[in-house]
Amino acid sequence: MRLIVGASCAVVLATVTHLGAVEGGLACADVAKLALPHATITQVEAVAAGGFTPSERPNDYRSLPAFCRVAMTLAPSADSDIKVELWIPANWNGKFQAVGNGAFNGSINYPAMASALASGYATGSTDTGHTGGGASWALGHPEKVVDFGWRAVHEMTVASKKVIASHTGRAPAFSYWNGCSAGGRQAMKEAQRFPDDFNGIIAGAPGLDWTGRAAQAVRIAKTLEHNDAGRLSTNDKQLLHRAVVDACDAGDGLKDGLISAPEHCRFDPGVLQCAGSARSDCLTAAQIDTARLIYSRGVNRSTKREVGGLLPGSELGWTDMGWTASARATGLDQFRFLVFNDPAWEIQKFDFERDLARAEEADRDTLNALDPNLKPFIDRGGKLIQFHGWADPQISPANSTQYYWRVAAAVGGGARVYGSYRLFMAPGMGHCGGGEGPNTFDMVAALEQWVEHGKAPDQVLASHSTNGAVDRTRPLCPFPRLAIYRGTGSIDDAANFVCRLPSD
Ligand SMILES: [Ca+2]
Repeated sequence: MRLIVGASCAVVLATVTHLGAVEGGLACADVAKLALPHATITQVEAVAAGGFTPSERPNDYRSLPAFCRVAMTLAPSADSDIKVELWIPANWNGKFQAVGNGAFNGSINYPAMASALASGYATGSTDTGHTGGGASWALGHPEKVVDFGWRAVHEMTVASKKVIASHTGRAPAFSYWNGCSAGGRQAMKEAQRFPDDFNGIIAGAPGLDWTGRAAQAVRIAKTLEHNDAGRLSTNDKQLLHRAVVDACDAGDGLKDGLISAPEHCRFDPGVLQCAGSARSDCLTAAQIDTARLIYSRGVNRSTKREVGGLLPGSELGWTDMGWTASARATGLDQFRFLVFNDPAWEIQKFDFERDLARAEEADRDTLNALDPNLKPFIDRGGKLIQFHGWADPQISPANSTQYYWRVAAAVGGGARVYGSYRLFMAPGMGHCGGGEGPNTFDMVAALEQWVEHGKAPDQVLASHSTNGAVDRTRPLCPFPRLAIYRGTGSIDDAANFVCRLPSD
């Protein structure tokens, strides 16, 4: 199957007859007649090149090629209402790329779909079974929680493959998942629960410890909610960040302004404590307590599993309430609507020791994606690329490293993992992008080389730009390897780095 992809793409290109119709498949309009299990096709439209103009940001889509647009509503349970869109380009590359969502956000991800479509993929996205942000929809709707947790994505994938095959006359040669944040959590759910769905999966900054993250964010917000003295101003965060970088930059072997091994950074914010009254070049005792709390880890006393804190280097992404506003809002809604079923529940009621465990118990592995057994996915030949910014202020990067080690232990060691699952930690990168470190890279291309040509990503080139101009390139390395400077040449040029274990 892998050997024929080049040839099969050529066949597809040659057999496109006219807009939305392909020899051997149904014309786009006729897709409406398809019968699919617990799915209703609600709209089918042959869109001309440049013809997709949604009411929101229509100009973003004017460069899209011609495609067959299919809207479906899926109802795998009596309470399900999962909206899906599937776009199949007339000039199809023979592959399917499904794209993920963010936070609790219930909306079809048009921007990510547009990116995939423009590159030739058939692409699908779901609203995860509800509309809008927040989690109030979950109250009294356990089946919708299951849809959000994992079912919407799986059902979308199964239905999309059938529609693609009907319209084009053949199944996708390769199917990929591409998601970050909540989309990374969805990625992990797919790898864990549905090893047959995708040949390759990209899991960016996965919120796989969904309840642990919620608890950490709420824990810090509780401390800061009525504690103005403990909050950190922008100046305070910059002061702290500079001190952290000064303390830990060189510890990874190269003084380059980036902390590439922040898990080994031993920094105590107490070194910044004002000797006398508060000044702009020091922190108060209350502020130091805040910083220590944000860095702190927690342990679920039921499972004994550690939940990550934010890592040294992430300070510029912190907010007045600790982690990001999205982390706090998602955490609050998690406890209101998915743990305590009480819309009036307030952050001040939160008890970390008790409620961290309670949240995980209430979830029953529905939103959490913590199962380390990737053996079925690996045995089937699946490839998983995970990435995470070390300076992520929204989802702890420790979620990713801890999960990596847990998978290695579960499936029989690092060597076995390395052939199928690689984690790329990005120094100085924020949540799914941004930050001071190299933060732009093409994981789809890396994954395709691995899946389709057997070329494993021994490194992935990343770049950082300022005002549109690239000012640093650097390889991202498969964890726990680091990009090690060869000792000569510019430290801003990836060519002067090699991926290896620091101990080698
Ligand atoms: Ca460094």
